[in-house]
Amino acid sequence: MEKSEILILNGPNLNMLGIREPHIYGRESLEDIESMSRDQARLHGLAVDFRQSNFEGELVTIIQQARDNACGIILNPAAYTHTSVAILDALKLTELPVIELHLSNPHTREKFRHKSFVSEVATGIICGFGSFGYILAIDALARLIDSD
Ligand code: CA2
Repeated sequence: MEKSEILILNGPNLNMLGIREPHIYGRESLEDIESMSRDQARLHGLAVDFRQSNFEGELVTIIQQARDNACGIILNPAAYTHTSVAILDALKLTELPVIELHLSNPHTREKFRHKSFVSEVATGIICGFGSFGYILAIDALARLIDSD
């Protein structure tokens, strides 16, 4: 049977969305974004495994499991974007299409946010569109999966 589930994975502190720093990250909560994402994925006939973790090792485990369960990954690695070789290695092992996603545009922010380990393996990158980025990423991933 063809896999029709995508993993949307969110890194540390994204569970706090909508509570602080709305000028940078928007007013929607992660639950709002999950609901929007499920609706958008449904339009493409895709199911969503929507997850968040504050722990690097747990993110690695979830990515490893996606190898068997998912047909693509949308990942907002949050602060681990800029530090995690472990997440980069896990993504390489999955051999799945990966969209790297950020609510803000890290390139307009502090210098330490300009480096992304994940970009080295991402099929594409979406940043700076706030929660609408999740919609864009789902559309992009659906097209990638379709063209496989
Ligand atoms: O723009 C993004 O999506 C980021 O991945 C968000 C990360 C940041 O470290 C990256 O450089 C860019 C931070 C997520 C923190 O989430 C918060 C949520 C609510 C209030 C404060 C922080």
